[in-house]
Amino acid sequence: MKHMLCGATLALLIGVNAAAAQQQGASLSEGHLDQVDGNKDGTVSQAEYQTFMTSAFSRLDANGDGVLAQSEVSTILSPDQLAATDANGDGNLSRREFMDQVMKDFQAADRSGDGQLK
Ligand SMILES: [Ca+2]
Ligand SMILES: [Ca+2]
Ligand SMILES: [Ca+2]
Repeated sequence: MKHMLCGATLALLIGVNAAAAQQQGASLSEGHLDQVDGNKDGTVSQAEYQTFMTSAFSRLDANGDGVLAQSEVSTILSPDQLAATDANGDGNLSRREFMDQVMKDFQAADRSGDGQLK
C-alpha cells in the first residue's frame, strides 16, 4: 500500500486540505505547482521537488528531533499510511523514510518519465 500515499502527502505538504485534495483526485493544481516550481519554468523537476520536500520535512518536524512522529503528521497521514511509510517499523518517519516515499511519489506522478511534473 506504499504507493497510496501520494495525493495526501503532496496536498498536505503544499499546505492544502488533504481531504479536499483527495476528493479532487489529488492532482496538483497550478497553484500547487507554483509553490514547488523553484525556477518558475512551469514544470517541477525532480530536484525542485526534492528541495521542496526537504524543507517540508523540516516544517513538519515540530520538535526538531529529526523524525516525524504520528502526532506531527496526524493531519496528513492516517496511522495506516504512516505505518506503510515507516520502513523500519519504529513508529516514526525518519528523513530517509520520508524522502524515499515522496521521491517514489514523484516517479509515480511523472507518467511521461521525463523527470518533470507539469
Ligand atoms: Ca521548474
Ligand atoms: Ca519530530
Ligand atoms: Ca521509521
